[in-house]
Amino acid sequence: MHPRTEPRGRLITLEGGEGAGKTTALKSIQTVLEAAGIRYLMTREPGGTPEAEAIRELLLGAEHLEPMTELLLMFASRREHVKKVIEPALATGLWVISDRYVDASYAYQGGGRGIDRRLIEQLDQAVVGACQADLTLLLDIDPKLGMERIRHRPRTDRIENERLAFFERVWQAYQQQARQHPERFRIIDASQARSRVRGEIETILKDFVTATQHKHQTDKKPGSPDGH
Ligand code: T5A
Repeated sequence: MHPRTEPRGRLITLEGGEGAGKTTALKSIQTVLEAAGIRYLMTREPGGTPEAEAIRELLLGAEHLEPMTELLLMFASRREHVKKVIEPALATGLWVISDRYVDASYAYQGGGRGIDRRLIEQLDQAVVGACQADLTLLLDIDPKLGMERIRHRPRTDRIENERLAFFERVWQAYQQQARQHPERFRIIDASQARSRVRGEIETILKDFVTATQHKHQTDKKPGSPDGH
């Protein structure tokens, strides 16, 4: 008999422009996973380990950073995160929910800052490799409305202080990512009322959980690669 191994966990990422409502969305994701009895951990980027959180402080707190420095720091923090948190968790069967991941670099540093996409692809390959998201929820919001939502914040960080044109390019780059990866992207209209946004996210998550559980059952059947 083969030793029983936990199936690999799933990586779910949450993306969107400023003010898209990620905080509410994260709660909806948690609700579905808890109801399904799935063990998970929540994490974020930039950040997720003490070292990566220190890089986050630098990234968001610095007065000015060269675009290339910003890109490299995003990927430096991501490497720590992938190797020390995400990969080990997935290997033990935990699901991982990350508040932003590599798509944010295509959107903010690629779209927003105008860095060549091919360079980001190379870094993605070297730093993230096969540890790609299984499901990405993109909270889609008109950048103007998103900025309106965060206008009242007492303190904004270096990136939030960018101009509208920057966030319009970020929005376009997210759309491009979604077109390139339709198999894992789900777009949610984040300008709707909170209850609608919550409902859509819960439906998407439930479908994803059901499909994953179905796949585990199929993989376990005798004759299949993981079957006993
Ligand atoms: N970044 C990150 C990069 O440039 N490259 C990268 O590779 C990565 C990983 C930090 C920054 O780093 C950049 C992107 C970011 O600029 P962050 O910590 O995720 O990333 O920063 P924020 O985007 O600022 O995240 P927030 O936690 O602030 O989330 P949201 O989604 O902006 O805001 P949230 O959920 O607080 O909602 C905003 C406001 O809208 C209201 C909320 O109550 C709140 O007041 N709201 C709604 N109002 C009406 N209707 C709804 N449906 C609403 N939903 C929420």
